[in-house]
Amino acid sequence: MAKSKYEYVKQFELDDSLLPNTWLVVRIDGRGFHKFATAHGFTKPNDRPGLDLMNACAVAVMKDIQDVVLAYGESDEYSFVLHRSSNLYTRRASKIASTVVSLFAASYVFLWSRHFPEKTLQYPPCFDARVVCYPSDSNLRDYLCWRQADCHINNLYNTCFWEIVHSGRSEKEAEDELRGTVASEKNEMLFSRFGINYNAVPEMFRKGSVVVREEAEVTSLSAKTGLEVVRRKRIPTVLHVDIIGEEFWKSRPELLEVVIMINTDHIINLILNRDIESFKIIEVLIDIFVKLWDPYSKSCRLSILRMAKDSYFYVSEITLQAVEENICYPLSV
Ligand SMILES: Nc1nc2c(ncn2[C@@H]2O[C@H](COP(=O)(O)OP(=O)(O)OP(=O)(O)O)[C@@H](O)[C@H]2O)c(=O)[nH]1
Ligand SMILES: [Mg+2]
Repeated sequence: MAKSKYEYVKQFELDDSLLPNTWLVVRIDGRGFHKFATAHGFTKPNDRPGLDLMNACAVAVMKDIQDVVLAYGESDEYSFVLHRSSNLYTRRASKIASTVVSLFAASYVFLWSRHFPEKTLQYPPCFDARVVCYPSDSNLRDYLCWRQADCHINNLYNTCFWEIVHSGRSEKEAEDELRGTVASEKNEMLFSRFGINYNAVPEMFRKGSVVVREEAEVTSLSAKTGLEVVRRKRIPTVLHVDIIGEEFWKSRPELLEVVIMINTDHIINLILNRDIESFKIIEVLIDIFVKLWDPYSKSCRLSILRMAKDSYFYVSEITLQAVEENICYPLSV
């Protein structure tokens, strides 16, 4: 098609591609949610339906955007982690951030009445978004630790603050009383003055919410037979667990699994040249990887994840040592 004389304006668009082979974190945050929470009579410090709505929006985002492997939310914010191998919108920052945040905000409005059947939405909620690259697995984990620690610190403070206020003091008095106190003093204050065992406060408030794809049985009706079929699917599931310690990551090794892409054209050439039967394709792949990875790690473990339709193999390498040394990266041979 002939180009118009106006076409040159495209050159003004800046390239905002994000660094390859890095974890991408899109963090969205409610704009002016202090005012929004007041306008909608949210319970202080934690409004259960409000938080459930945030979680439902995060699930909606994860159902739509498969590249999101994990999401973490607290208060009016949510972080979405895209796998380091993601090539969503060829990793263009503005496209990724704007898609995630608009999907989230639209879901917030769309799902509002389900969570607040008695409350009218007073005005459109708004969220901002940023996207940050994290080069190593430990950087990514530290990022998530930072958000969960923030949740803990804020929740302990806010729980104390509102207990003091509800006991008849002014907000200024509560602020003055809490200034300079450490966590153990706040715990003690809650217990001795207000009869609250902080550990009994719902985990959702203390730990925030993490959404991961968990395997579950899903029942649906077959379009062909009309009969019920049960399938095992990985569906976004909301948990309120510790993500700072090892346990969460140890029990979900697939989260940090490194995905390596190999162009199958190359493999096919190899097969042709070496006259290897096609069913041996997997062996060839492993062969190549053993050669490639030998210099780095003797205990290289490989597993074929899936053969995608776009002529790429996805192979995962799960040697912890290799992951920690950050020598695993998407590779084209
Ligand atoms: N009452 C109530 N307020 C909440 C709840 N969750 C979030 N908020 C409010 O949302 C605020 C979130 O903090 P910020 O993001 O720093 O404040 P903000 O008003 O959204 O300001 P900007 O993000 O800078 O636009 C909290 O300070 C609370 O006032 C909740 O469950 N209950
Ligand atoms: Mg905010």
